[in-house]
Amino acid sequence: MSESILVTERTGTTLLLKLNRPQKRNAVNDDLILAIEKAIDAFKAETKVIIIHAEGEHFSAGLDLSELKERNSKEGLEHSRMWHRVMDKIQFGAIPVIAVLKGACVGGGLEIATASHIRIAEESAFYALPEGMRGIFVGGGGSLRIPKLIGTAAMTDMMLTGRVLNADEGYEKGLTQYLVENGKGLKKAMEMAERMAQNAEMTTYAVLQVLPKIQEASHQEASMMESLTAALAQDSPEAKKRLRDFLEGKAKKVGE
Ligand code: 1HE
Repeated sequence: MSESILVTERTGTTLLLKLNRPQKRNAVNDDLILAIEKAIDAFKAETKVIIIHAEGEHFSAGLDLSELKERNSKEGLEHSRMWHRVMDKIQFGAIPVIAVLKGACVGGGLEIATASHIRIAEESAFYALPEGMRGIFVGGGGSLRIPKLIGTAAMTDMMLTGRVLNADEGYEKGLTQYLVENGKGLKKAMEMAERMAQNAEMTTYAVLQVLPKIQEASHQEASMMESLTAALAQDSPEAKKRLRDFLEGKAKKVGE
């Protein structure tokens, strides 16, 4: 069952997770969110980069609203915490995650996108937080992550006024790092994944695990965390080899 709503494919060390409910605009029901978690757990050991993309014209219409209507407060709390667990696994699982966005990327869809590390938008992408319209609130970590990218004022505007950002606006506001022609997002993600897989493991780990913690620490703690991480990273055999290669003219230059 979960196999059909989430298609998993491996190419080399890249794990592709395809949201596959196009007839429901990839609305995320419990089975789908749990299938994402299961796939990340199952392939963790052999995976260097994860790409989340979608079948059909839309990345995701957000939470499957048909499952929402009967939940009481306690069930709602548990449901939101379950989303938090999976979103944290995406963001803090120590594997870089690229999301390829197109069409609707709204509500929970935007929460999945913003838990990812790199967001590539196709020109058709648009972003909204219809929770306001539906009388609910974000529950998948959107209030933690979206303001860090676009600011609290922009998120407040989206939630209170129903404002929809188009792909250009999302890119300009820092919601996505890349903007590509329609149909080109997955190719771009695959190329990027190949390059990212070459990064030193310690550096990837530090970027994904330490960098976010530095943002939340005091200046003094953050400085010490940075120093400790820099010291650990430069002492690894991988770093020593890369530095030697550069000095001997055997490594790529910046931009190559
Ligand atoms: C859905 C959902 C859904 C579509 N849950 N079934 N999210 C929203 O409030 C967004 C609601 N969806 C839309 O505004 C539109 O569907 C779209 C703009 C995304 C796409 O429009 P369109 O014209 O291409 O599709 P459609 O005809 O609206 O939908 C096709 C089918 O998908 C239809 O079902 P059908 O059985 O009548 O064919 C829709 O009912 C169904 N569908 N979106 C359930 N979201 C962790 S907390 C996060 C909180 C949130 O995410 S709140 C935001 C919810």
